[in-house]
Amino acid sequence: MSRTFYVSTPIYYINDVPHLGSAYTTVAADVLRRYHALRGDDAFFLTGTDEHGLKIQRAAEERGIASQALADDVSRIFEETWPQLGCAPNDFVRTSSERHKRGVQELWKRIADRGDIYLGHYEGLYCVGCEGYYTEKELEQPGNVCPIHKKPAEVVKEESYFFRLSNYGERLLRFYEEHPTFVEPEGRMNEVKSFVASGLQDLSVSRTTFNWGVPVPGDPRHVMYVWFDALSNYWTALQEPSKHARYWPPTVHLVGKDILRFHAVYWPAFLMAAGFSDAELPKKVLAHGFLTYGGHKMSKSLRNTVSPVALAEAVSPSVGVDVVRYCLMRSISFGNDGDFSIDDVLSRYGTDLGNTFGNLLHRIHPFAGETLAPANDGPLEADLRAAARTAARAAAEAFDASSPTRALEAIWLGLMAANAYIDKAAPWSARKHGDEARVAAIVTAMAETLEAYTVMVAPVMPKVAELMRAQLGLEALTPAIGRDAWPFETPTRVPESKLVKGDPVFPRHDKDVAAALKQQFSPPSEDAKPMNAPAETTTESRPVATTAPAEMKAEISYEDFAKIDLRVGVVVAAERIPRKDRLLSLKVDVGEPAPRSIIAGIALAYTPEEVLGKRIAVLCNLAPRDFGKGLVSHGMLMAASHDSVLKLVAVPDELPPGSPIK
Ligand code: ME8
Repeated sequence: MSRTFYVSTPIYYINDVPHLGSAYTTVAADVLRRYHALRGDDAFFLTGTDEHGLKIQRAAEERGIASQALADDVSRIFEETWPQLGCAPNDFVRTSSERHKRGVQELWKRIADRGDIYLGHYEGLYCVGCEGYYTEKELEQPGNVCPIHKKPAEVVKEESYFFRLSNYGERLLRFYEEHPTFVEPEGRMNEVKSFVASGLQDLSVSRTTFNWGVPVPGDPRHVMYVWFDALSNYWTALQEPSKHARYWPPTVHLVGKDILRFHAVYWPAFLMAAGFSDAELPKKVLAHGFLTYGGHKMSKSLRNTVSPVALAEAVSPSVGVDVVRYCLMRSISFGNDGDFSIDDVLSRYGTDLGNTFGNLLHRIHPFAGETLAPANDGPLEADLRAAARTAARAAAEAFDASSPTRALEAIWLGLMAANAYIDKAAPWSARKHGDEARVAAIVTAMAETLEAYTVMVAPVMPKVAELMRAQLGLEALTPAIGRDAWPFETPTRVPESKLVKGDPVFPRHDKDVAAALKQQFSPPSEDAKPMNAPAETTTESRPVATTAPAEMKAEISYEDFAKIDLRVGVVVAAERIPRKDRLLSLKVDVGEPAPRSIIAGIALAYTPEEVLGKRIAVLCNLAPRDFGKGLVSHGMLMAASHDSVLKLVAVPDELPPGSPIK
């Protein structure tokens, strides 16, 4: 039986056009929708635009146009942009649409009829940027400055309807206890709990000083508070009874951390007050971090945005959209902030996508015959397929936990193993020895494994998946409800199918193009450092010896030396760390069930490609070292240096990973 999966993005304000930050959430939602569709789930992805409120009314006034005209123009841009980024929402809600207005008035009436809305007076502080009420304690002093928009909050004093939020504190806390993963990551759940536990005040839910909003039923002097109006979209989009029965309640609301409270406190409270049981409440609110650019949150209000469509086109006219999707999902691990940098995009394009993935196909093409042979595996092929199965399993677990970053990491470990396989299987050498049966076995195993990887990457890079499949002689993927197309049982290629030689999917950028991209997409230099970034210190990299030989250290006993656990390691994954010029993030196989994460200060001496596959000496029992931002090193590579030249200590090829060095 198919499961339903209902994922939403926040509905975006229309005071400007979509940017890479809003694209982040939308792409993440689309990735999850595509993954679930591949698994045979009945997936529903909702997005839309949040068109009412003082912020929009003022933006329209600034431009000298009617609010509705501004809403129509900008909402259309959002609706047209998402497909250009490969996103295919199943529905697009506009809060100025009649269906939404009817729905939100219905929700209001249900709450009012149950007695939880009353008329009163509001006096307090309001940030128009957030469309949110604040207490003095929550604002920066002096001046009651909004911590997000860096502008003073306004004093608001008017008649207002109130929602009896104070009635819902206990039920919310009970709900959180019974549904401990309602908010993720866990730390955010704790923040929400302590906010609720500190006592909830009733919430002003209507305004009289402007009119761009949904009129309050029975009292059109008031328009609804924009967050009451906006949050309801997740419900008003499902007004058709059949749709409601099929998809309600939402499986996961994806939101930026700035709007967590609205989704994790107000929204369930509104639904409770309208008579929804706990089982009918949304299942999860997943709060992600911000995409920063030159260190500042990328945001319409701060006017430091990057157009995702322009970036995609500039990076690659054919697959740029998928490259942007990949970089967004890979570089910003869900929950944390991550900085956008064109260097990171270019490096991932060349390394992860070109060298590690696209190149696999081109490494077997020269050996492909007319048709693919039946599978004829030896031990190396068994390992290749096992690595792909492990990747598929780990990626599925990560996608199920709504973590595309982890899924991609797992898939890329598999792709690294596939590269190592080709190195070891060496079809060129089999050909030299005239062993065509072996060449055919290698090409077939590789083609079948690549097929599985096209499925695994498809949620993130649908276009790339299809291009690669075409070159593998495969049909396009056609997910269907109830049919699980996730690897990995049997390859779907028809016997005797052909590889189709094609152009590289990720052609290299020539130097001029790369330089032009850097120029076009670099933040202004005075902003180039992230806010709160730790100063670059030499503690991040191992010291490099100067010309004078280092002084000999004091003698130690054999017992002291025996405490050191030095082993042979093989680097199975390597990547740069955005904004850490000296560091590489490595996965090193030291003979344990899973490779270790090691952060090494060798990026000035080695590129990720140069260290990949290297056999090196690793100090394994050094206490873990935290470099901040989730970067923890579990070991240290041995390197020697002279005159600023740093070289890793090499180990002979015959020694397997984990061999002790004594
Ligand atoms: O808050 N990094 O709309 P909004 C990551 N209308 N995500 C970002 C981002 C960034 N730099 N900038 C924006 C609103 N986002 C309300 C929502 S929902 C009922 C009403 C994403 O246009 C992120 O998901 O300001 C954030 O929560 C959302 O866009 C806010 O978009």
